[in-house]
Amino acid sequence: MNKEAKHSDAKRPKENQEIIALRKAMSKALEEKRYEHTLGVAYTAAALAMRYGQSVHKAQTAGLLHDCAKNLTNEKRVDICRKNNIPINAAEEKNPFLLHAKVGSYLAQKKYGISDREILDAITYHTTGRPDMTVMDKIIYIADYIEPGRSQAPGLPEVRRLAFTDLDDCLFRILGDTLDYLTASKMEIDEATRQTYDYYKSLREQNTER
Ligand code: DGI
Ligand code: FE
Ligand code: FE
Repeated sequence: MNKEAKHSDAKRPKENQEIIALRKAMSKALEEKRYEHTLGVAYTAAALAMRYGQSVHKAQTAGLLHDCAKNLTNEKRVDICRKNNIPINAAEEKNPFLLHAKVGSYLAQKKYGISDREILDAITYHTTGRPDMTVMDKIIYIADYIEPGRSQAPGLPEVRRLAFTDLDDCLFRILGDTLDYLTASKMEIDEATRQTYDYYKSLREQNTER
């Protein structure tokens, strides 16, 4: 066995144990349906990480934790933000469920011992996205939308295919469909959702001009 193989073999059990521990923690913290969704996101994110040369372990970790604040009450989420100086914007004020992303990232750090910025950011931005997303941000955002348990979104087979063929096309498609859905349902649009869409729209326009 060469050194490289030995090293990765030695590392694997610890990483696997971490994943198993997080899975157990989430099965307790979340309702059954949310837990099933969480597993779907973790496995889909792992597959996308394989496809796009990212850390499979980080993708699984972020996938497992992305909705870890979903079972808290809105009061509790607001309370955690107030006590920890996490800013609440106008859209979050009106739709406190949006806070599950920021609060989830906070809990991932404080309660579940995650310190990796890439993982924490992917959790923070999984609902709205952000301009200039990292590959890990995109993987979690997309995995959340296409995991096998999802069935509502328009054109899912095409969106799922795109996820594995062109990550940015897929991201832009989901951003557009989400804005259409929010507009049609007359829901409050978070600044970050709008800014993310605008950022990727102008990026695409620049690219086609060349
Ligand atoms: O937590 P999940 O349900 O797994 O998924 P999520 O965190 O992506 O949340 C999905 C919901 O969030 C979906 O119904 C669309 C909604 N959403 C995304 N951006 C915005 C938004 N809702 C509002 N009000 N404003 C937004 O900007
Ligand atoms: Fe979520
Ligand atoms: Fe989710």
